[in-house]
Amino acid sequence: MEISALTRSVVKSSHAVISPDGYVNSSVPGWTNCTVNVIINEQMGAHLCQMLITLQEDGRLTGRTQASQIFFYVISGECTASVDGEEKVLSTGHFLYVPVNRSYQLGYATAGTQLLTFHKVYEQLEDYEVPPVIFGDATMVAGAAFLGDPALRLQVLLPEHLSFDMAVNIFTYDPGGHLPFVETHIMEHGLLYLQGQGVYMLDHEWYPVRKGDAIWMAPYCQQWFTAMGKEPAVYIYYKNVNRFPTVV
Ligand code: UGY
Ligand code: MN
Repeated sequence: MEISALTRSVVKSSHAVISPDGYVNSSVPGWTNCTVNVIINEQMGAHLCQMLITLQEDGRLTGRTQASQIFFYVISGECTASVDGEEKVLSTGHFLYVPVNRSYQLGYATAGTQLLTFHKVYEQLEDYEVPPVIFGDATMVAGAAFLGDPALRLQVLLPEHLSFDMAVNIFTYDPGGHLPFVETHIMEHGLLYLQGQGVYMLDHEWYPVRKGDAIWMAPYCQQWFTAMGKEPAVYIYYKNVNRFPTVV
């Protein structure tokens, strides 16, 4: 018998591991006939928001970005997306970047389509334009060996241009592959496992993780990961980038 008083999820001041067993649904104005799970947001101390959305066939996400940009990624299924009149069909692995002050609508989904979102308040850089709307396909983005290790591959989904203040990457680890050192850095992460399993070290605590789990890492949360099992471990993650690091 499973014991319902147990979970792998933890929420701490420097990090969180959220497994799907703890989800409680939210209702979001303008987003209809869908299930929304807010996995990471500022209430836990984060500077990003990460949501998981499951669309019914007649599900619609209608809205207008304001101070925050939104990155949408199709985990599974298919839907239509339009931003200020430009419309495309999105299927598994496709993504959409909606900059600030744009109207968007997603809908006409196959039932059960799952979307991941990352939201961040946009910080414009003097002399740089706001980034454009981007429709992309992660399956067409080549993975480069990470720091020279062919067991680790990094796909960079958004342009590496100073107008962007967020990056979204997909990190693939062959079984046994691991980060080459414990990362200690100012950038924050939100991530979701798309495939496989492994063990994450967060601030010297060890967490078994697998497909469907999400992690938040605050700035300076120390981090290391190794993949386990018979298939590669794959996660998609957010990182804030390209802005002056201090107000001091
Ligand atoms: O981009 C990164 O900082 C990445 N290597 N971190 C991580 O996967 N935890
Ligand atoms: Mn990192």
